[in-house]
Amino acid sequence: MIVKNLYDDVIGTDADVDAAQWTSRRLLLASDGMGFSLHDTLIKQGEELHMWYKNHVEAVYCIEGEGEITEKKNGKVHQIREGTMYALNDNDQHILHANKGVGMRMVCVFNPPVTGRETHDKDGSYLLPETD
Ligand code: 9YT
Repeated sequence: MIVKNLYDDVIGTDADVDAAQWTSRRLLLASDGMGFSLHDTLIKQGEELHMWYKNHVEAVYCIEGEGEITEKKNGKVHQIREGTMYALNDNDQHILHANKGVGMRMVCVFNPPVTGRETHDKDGSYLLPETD
């Protein structure tokens, strides 16, 4: 069994990755052998992230804050608030916007799992370990 606490075991370690627009606290990584990674991610308030996970599927569950997600292929905009989940089941290109003042706290699951300290490349993607 794997038991970790965000505050005791993740924050301030290598699994705590701070990027310009977000901070990703990675509770499970590839090395944990689960087949997915599990992140507690803070999207900084007012930020707009352009992402395209070409190599991963991702499910995202908002547990705090507010914002919206735009599907690039058709321009559809979905409001996000506490309790909203979105799943990028089609390597969807998207724009995530966190409202000013609050930001968003998201629980994210990636398959295949993120291996460690990945941050986005120019397309808003994570490379697979083989191509890192
Ligand atoms: C929700 C989202 O995709 N945020 C970008 C950071 C990423 N999910 C991560 O590594 O936690």
